[in-house]
Amino acid sequence: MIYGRKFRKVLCIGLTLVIAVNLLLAFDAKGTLQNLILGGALKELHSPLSEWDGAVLKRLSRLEVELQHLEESMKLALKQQERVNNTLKRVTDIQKPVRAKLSGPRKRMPHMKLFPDSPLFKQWGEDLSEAQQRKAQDLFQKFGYNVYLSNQLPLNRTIPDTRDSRCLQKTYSSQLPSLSVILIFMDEALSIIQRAITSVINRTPSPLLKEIILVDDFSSNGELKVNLDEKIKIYNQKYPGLLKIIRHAERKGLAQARNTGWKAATADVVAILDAHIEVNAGWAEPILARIQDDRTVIVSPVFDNIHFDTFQVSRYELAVDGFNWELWCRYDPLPQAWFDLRDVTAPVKSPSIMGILAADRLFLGEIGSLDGGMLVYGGENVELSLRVWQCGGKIEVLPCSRIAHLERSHKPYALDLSSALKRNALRVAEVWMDEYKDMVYLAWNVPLQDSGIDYGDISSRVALREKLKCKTFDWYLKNVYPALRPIHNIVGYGTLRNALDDNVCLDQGPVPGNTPIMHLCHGFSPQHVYYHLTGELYVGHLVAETNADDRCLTDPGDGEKPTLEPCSKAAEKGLHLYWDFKPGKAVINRGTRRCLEIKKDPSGGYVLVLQTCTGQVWGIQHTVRNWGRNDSQ
Ligand SMILES: *[C@@H]1O[C@H](CO)[C@@H](O)[C@H](O)[C@H]1NC(C)=O
Ligand SMILES: [Mn+2]
Repeated sequence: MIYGRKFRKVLCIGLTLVIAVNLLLAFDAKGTLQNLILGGALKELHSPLSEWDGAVLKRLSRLEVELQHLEESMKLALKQQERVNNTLKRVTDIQKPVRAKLSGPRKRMPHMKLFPDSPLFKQWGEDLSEAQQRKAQDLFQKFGYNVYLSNQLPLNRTIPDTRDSRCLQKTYSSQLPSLSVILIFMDEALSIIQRAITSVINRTPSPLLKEIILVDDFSSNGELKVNLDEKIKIYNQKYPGLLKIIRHAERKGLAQARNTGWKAATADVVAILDAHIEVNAGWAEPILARIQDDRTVIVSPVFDNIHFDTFQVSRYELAVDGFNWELWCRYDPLPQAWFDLRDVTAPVKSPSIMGILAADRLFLGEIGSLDGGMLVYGGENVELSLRVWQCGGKIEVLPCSRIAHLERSHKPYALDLSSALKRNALRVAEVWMDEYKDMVYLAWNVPLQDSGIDYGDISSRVALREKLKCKTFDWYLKNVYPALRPIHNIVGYGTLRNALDDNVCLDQGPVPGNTPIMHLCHGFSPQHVYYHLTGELYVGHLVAETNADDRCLTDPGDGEKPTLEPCSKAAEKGLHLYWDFKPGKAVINRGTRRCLEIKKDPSGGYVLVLQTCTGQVWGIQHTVRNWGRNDSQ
């Protein structure tokens, strides 16, 4: 499968942007790239019927999630590419060794490649014996990164200093606040955690580093028990009292693990990090200085990428942290106001944080630390971000503070992350998003009433919001994140099925491409439609943003086939994008009066056509506020 091999799911941690930028470099034509990735993935979505079974469905759910990420990063990458042309050269330089190896003449393999399809051996491991390959592959399967290599690399290895040279000229007060570093982990390799600890000790000024707190969210691998305790003892012999470890007696999830670390911390400032990181030179001073300056700022360092196979570090471009209406985290372009400052070291105002953050310890407590009701993984960063902004704080990315972060090739534990995120997203929506919460339900294609999804007890979080006298989500949208554009007149959404056969659904069709089709129903976002009271019919994943377009079903006026057009362009050009529709009725174009209908094709499937109405009717999965229900027409 082209997908799983090439791309990794990144939730709020890790950066697809530069992966995409690097790919742009590798295949210079943008079109080729999109074809390769999106086209390839979508071809899978439209695989022949015979393949249609449980396994395919399962893969689809993963594919869908990853696709959306990819789409987002692609958009961002293309946008950012114009802005970063000058800095791209540097990325290329860092990448050179890898790319040279790829294109250069291949060495004769001394050993047979036992796992030619494993991502681990794409760029690494040519000289390994068969026994070594087996060992490395086993560890890779278990952890999702190259533990075999990690175990050989020095714990105190040097990594490239990825800061802009202007960061090196900054000076900081000699009276900075003290720092507690909290490292959260669950089933991490021991050498990875040790390297994180070593980097923190070596690259944080020792008078400022008060403690390192490890939080183990109930790991299952044995080496993290006695062996880790041994290592901690050795560190503490050299640096008395520096390391502490707290172990959960059951799995509590990311948000509660962070809270555990925060509660145990005693320094002025807490930095809450993953344990699969290496902090870079000078990472702490900008954080401490900024928080000393303003205790209500929650700061995010900039991530670089530690490759999961080679452990090489490549530099990621600066971006701000955002999210879409499903509350998936993603990277957004830098704001114009920051460019106007003409200072590459200046903090960047950010709508959200990603997986790592630093904050004034007491301030983080005053605003409610993390929501312990967030389960497993996902959503907790957006929750904290809305709370920080709405309740009187701010979020900034600090360009001079950089942390190299290991992006796994796969998650070692079999979790359906999207169902956890969906549940957590509804929780965020219910507590923080007021009348805009519907957008989250729409984006996830969940019914507004009786969703059947248990987002837990929110009463204490609602009480916190009242106690802190927090601002509305409307304020947040207008003042912090205007890129999100709520829509108020969607009255029907979900899958759209013709009464002739409800096994097939309207589907956006292959991408790239703009021809919708009928396809067996799977209910993932390529089959989501959003019908507006004003007549637009969006097809595909809900975007609803100012700088990106949803796609509208359009009657081109001639021929049989409807098309999908970017809605704002279609409206500008006066295309026929408005439809009359009610549940259980025909879908009729307001301009051409042609009907959206289906026709059996010779192979036994259905094709979607525009034709003189023959009386075919359609049903839509969900309706808003009983739209169309009691309509006798
Ligand atoms: C790492 O530690 C070893 C052994 O203590 C030492 O010899 C080496 O110089 C260190 N390397 C770096 C980059 O600090
Ligand atoms: Mn991580």
